[in-house]
Amino acid sequence: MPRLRKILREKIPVWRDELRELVVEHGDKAVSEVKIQQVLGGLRGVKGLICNTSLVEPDKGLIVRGIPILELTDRIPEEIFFLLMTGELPDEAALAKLQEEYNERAEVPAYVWNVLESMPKNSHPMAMLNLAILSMQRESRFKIAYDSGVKKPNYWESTLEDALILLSRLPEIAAGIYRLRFDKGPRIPRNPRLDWGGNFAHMLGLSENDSVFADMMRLYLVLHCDHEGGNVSAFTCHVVNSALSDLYYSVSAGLSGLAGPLHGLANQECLKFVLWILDRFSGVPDDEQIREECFETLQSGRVIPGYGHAVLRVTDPRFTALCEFGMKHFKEDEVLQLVNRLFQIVPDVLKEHGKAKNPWPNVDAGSGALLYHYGMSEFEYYTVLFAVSRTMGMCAQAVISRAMMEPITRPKSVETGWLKAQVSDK
Ligand code: CMX
Repeated sequence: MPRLRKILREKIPVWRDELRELVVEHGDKAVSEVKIQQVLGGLRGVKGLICNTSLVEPDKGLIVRGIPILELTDRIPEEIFFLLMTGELPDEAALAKLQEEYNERAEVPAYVWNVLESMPKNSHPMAMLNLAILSMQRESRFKIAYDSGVKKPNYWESTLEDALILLSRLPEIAAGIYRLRFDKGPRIPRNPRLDWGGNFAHMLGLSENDSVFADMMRLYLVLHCDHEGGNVSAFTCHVVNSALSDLYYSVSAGLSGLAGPLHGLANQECLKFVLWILDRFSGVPDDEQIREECFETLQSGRVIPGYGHAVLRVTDPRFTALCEFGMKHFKEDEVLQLVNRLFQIVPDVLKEHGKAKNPWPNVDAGSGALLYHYGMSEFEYYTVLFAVSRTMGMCAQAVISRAMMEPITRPKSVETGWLKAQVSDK
């Protein structure tokens, strides 16, 4: 039996017991107080969800199964998926087995390409990705298992099978979308000898034979893998999957959330902002000019993309990792230089502006500069790269949720009148 399933079979009963014990012994204890400003403020800070794949500490950033993300930057995405799922990094044999499992499932059915090729030319690449994923729903192993009467304690097994199929096909689908949507020529076939991230880099057809580009892609895919359970994409996926809609429906729903400009789409907005400044000043402007541009953006009611975060209150370590990579390999790059200048200036501008609770850069402030350096100038595609990576987190969270036999998600909503009654003197 593959090590991934063996570990899960051993650990799932232990994790279940842990949760059962908590409910039985402490089920009626309060863990979070909810203020009216939170009810009206996107539930910010309300602790009402469980997610064990990763945690975002406001002062530390992403921690994957107890390991800070900056300690995982030399790992490859398959290792990260294994870690997200099990809480352990795979040894060499377990990694090889997972890669073999991916390879066995990686063939993209022809009908997916037919669907993509029939879409209007100006479709957003995220809409294309979602439609490709939804078109494969008919293959869901979970749905087949559910319809044949498989019991709740075993739902996770077919959900894991769906996750492996989806993840194994995703790089080829995403690379195919890039080549089709942006007229890059025929699709490049998958190379079964390459790893997941290396294959993705290869199939995109940019910087062929450039091992640094493949390393950048692996790093990108590792850094974006998961960001606990309450962000829009993870939470949406979680809610949809809790209705026992299979992973094709749930991941596609989550990715629709990722496609919003306040979430994953910010990476395309961010590079646009950087290039717009470069264009306006015919190069990197001086600090005072950058400050003025930033203030003008804020005064016109727009956000400075790539800055701020709902949870983080420090520079996102993922931004740090991407910038360090860029500085190591192409520090003379103009876009990267401006990204670094913005990092010196924007936080003070946002502090002075006084609205954003977190003036520091998030992951999106840096990622576009690296992609652009390698000739990927199609900003609209950037969120697809984010999506390929984040699917690991959404899949891992869903498998664990099904393994924990979590019920359908259904928080209580209230009317304004109820809120007013809570604060009235009578
Ligand atoms: N530029 C300008 N204003 C900003 C800002 C920024 N970068 N970040 C926050 N603010 C503003 C908010 O718009 C809000 O203003 P209003 O009160 O007028 O609505 C105010 O500051 C308070 O917001 P907050 O509590 O600090 O931030 P939120 O938790 O509400 O929102 C986020 C978080 C990321 C949506 C926000 O910081 C933002 O819009 N940033 C720019 C877009 C971006 O980079 N998104 C990517 C996030 C990473 C990801 O999830 O993918």
